[in-house]
Amino acid sequence: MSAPPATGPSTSPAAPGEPAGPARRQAVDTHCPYCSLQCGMRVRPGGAGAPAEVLERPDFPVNQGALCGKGRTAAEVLSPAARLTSPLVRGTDGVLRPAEWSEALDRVADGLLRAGAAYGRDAVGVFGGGGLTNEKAYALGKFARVVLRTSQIDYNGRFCMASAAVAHQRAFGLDRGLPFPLEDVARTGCVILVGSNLADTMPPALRYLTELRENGGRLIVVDPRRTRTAEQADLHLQPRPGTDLALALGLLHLVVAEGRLDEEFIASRTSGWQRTLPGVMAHWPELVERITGVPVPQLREAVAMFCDAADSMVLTARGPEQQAKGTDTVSAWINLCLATGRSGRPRSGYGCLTGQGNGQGGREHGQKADQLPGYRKLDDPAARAHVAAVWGVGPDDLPGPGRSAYELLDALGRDVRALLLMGSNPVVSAPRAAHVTERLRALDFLAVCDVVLSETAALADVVLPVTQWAEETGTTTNLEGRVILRRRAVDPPPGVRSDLEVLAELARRLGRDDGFPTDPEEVFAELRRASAAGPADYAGISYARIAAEDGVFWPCPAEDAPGTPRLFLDRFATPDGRARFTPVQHRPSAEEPSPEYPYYLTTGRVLAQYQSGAQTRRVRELNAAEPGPFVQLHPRLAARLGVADGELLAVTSRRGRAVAPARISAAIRQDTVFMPFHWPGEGRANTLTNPALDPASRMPEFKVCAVRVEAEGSAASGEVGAEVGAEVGAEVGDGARDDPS
Ligand SMILES: Nc1nc2c(c(=O)[nH]1)N[C@H]1C(S)=C(S)[C@@H](COP(=O)(O)OP(=O)(O)OC[C@H]3O[C@@H](n4cnc5c(=O)[nH]c(N)nc54)[C@H](O)[C@@H]3O)O[C@H]1N2
Ligand SMILES: Nc1nc2c(c(=O)[nH]1)N[C@H]1C(S)=C(S)[C@@H](COP(=O)(O)OP(=O)(O)OC[C@H]3O[C@@H](n4cnc5c(=O)[nH]c(N)nc54)[C@H](O)[C@@H]3O)O[C@H]1N2
Ligand code: SF4
Ligand SMILES: [Mo]
Repeated sequence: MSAPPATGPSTSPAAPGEPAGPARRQAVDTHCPYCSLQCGMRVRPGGAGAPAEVLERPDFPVNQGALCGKGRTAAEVLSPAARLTSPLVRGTDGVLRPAEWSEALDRVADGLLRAGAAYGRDAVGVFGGGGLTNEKAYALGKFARVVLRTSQIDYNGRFCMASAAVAHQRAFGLDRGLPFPLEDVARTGCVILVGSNLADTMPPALRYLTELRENGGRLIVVDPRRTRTAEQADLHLQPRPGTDLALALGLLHLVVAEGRLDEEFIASRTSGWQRTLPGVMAHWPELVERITGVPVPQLREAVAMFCDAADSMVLTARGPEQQAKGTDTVSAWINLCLATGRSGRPRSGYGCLTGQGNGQGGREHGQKADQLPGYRKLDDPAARAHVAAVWGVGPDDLPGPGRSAYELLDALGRDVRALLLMGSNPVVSAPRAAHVTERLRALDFLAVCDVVLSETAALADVVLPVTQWAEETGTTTNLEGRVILRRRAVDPPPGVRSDLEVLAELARRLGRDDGFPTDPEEVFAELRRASAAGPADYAGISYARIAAEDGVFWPCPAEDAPGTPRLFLDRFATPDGRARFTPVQHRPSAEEPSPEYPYYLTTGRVLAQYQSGAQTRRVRELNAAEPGPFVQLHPRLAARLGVADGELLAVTSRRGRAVAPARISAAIRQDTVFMPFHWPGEGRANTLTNPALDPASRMPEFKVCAVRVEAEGSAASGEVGAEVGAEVGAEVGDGARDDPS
């Protein structure tokens, strides 16, 4: 690939066969706004009122031109008709009305200032998002710590990869989703894919699994549903939701029993095995079958496939991670890799498939409650001193660690009285969403920066309309740890400003005239310095290098140093260089089925919608494909309930009640129902979910709770979407936040 200029709209020629006349501005190489695959694409401005177009970009190695329907249609959300183009402020009549930017920004500054003055700095909260670019995530964290001086900042990534992040740190001393590029997946011998429905959640990545199998490799998928991904597998294990920890322990038990340990690797490159072994031996196959529902012969088959291959990998996604024991669950899968020597060498290892566009970078640069840029720890004196020096403040001026995402949302209107929210839609996506909505309403002041009037923005006192992906330049870090450059390809409509401009303007109003540049490359230059010598070291990465090298893998400590596509080949990032086993034990989910709530509810995604749907529900083609919520259930369960396909079902948990049409399918276990979480309203899955938190990662248990399922009409009366009862299994005490050790 040729090296385009470092900044500004760089262009590439028109697609073959396309006229590149002067009337048409040229297409620009950039990346998709949505998931962590960050597919390369080209965007061509429409000109003369015509919409912008998304074109293929075959030269970007990760997706090689392939795009899913969401990426292909992403330009639709750029159109002024789909989005906000004026700030909105809530009038004394309670109605949001258009306002000038100066008035809106004054109102936000005033709202944040007042709460701080009346109740103290920690009464002002900030909630960010893993879809924000590195530059925005960095600036938001700095704004919270330097301007607001609050400890109360966290972000939606806590709902996403937090458990894998802690498990990574525990075992390897470093957290990067995949420690190897995706291309290695095609070249290993066996992949166990745990709770990932990649065929729907990152479709172009499916080709790596297809290639794996074409190369003679085997694929094992672990999912309570026979998804399109599971259909590709040589072996599909279909456990009860919330039992992956027992499953991993059971497989490792068989590894030990069958003499398949890699004793040499354990001795030379790991620590903690002897402490871990008793927990493994306590999970014998028959017990594991009883807990998981996976028959012993399938366990044996999985172990044979995994160990017979010369190289193998375990990849996890949200299935095993979004559990109140997600961290221990991931540790159990890592233990399996370590005990079999499948780590710290090429074509083998454990990886987590991150989720949001900047799910990786978004958790490295300081919008997480316990963190400073470069994946530094906020409670580490050396880290504080380094970052404070870059920010031009004293180390003691930096606040300490704050609350995790759900705990922060739960504290709204109580300890936290004003909130600035950027890049998330928790009314739809947070667990126990009716309660979270109530907490948002209880705030003295809420400001939301968004592209569209999301369900959360609709509750705000001030809404600030911002520019989006193809209208601005910035970096994201994809699931491989590859830092890539999204380039500005089109002009934003009049009336919107970038998140960086918003932060700069607010900082100025709150007494800080400098330190908040609005040019992304300038912000990135500062981020490089702030991250230098930290675990996620970006010091050597520049926009020019990213363009020239198809992205640069961190850590990259100097401009003349190569990036690091493959981690841990010589040593792990722990003090002694050894990977650490973690002793873990299976435990039940926070809520197990009971006579009153006899079924498991699990939740997740569909191909055509993205997250809270704020963006994709505004795209015609995607809505036609997936117009609304549904409840997937097994034909036998449907028969027992007397419902036909498409008839309304009421699903009730201890948090509330949701109603959506039945989608009957033999692909799901008989004891489990599945709901996608993309919609607000009466079919909102998160009305039902349990905010029980993992003690180490503070990740909520999105993937398991207990529900009652009835044909709507026969169901007990109750206000749809409202909280029922006060009984909530949340564990929201002062537990350890993110500390792995
Ligand atoms: N189309 C689409 N793609 C997306 C997104 C989107 O919203 N829509 N979001 C992006 C983001 S942020 C993320 S985090 C990723 C998520 O990507 P995935 O993790 O692939 O998505 P999910 O559908 O949440 O969960 C995956 C699977 O976990 C299974 N599962 C449920 N409970 C359990 C369990 O207890 N154990 C196991 N082993 N599996 C279980 C579900 O049946 C589901 O098929 O997708 C990214 N890509
Ligand atoms: N039941 C259930 N709930 C879940 C999950 C699950 O599996 N089951 N998964 C969880 C996971 S993994 C995730 S990641 C969360 C995601 O859930 P959310 O945090 O709600 O994510 P999005 O819907 O992507 O929200 C992003 C918002 O930011 C806006 N936006 C986009 N780009 C920008 C930008 O550059 N600047 C600003 N200011 N705004 C922008 C979008 O329009 C949108 O309103 O949901 C979690 N919730
Ligand atoms: S797979 Fe993800 S990054 Fe690629 S086009 Fe689809 S949504 Fe965009
Ligand atoms: Mo996510």
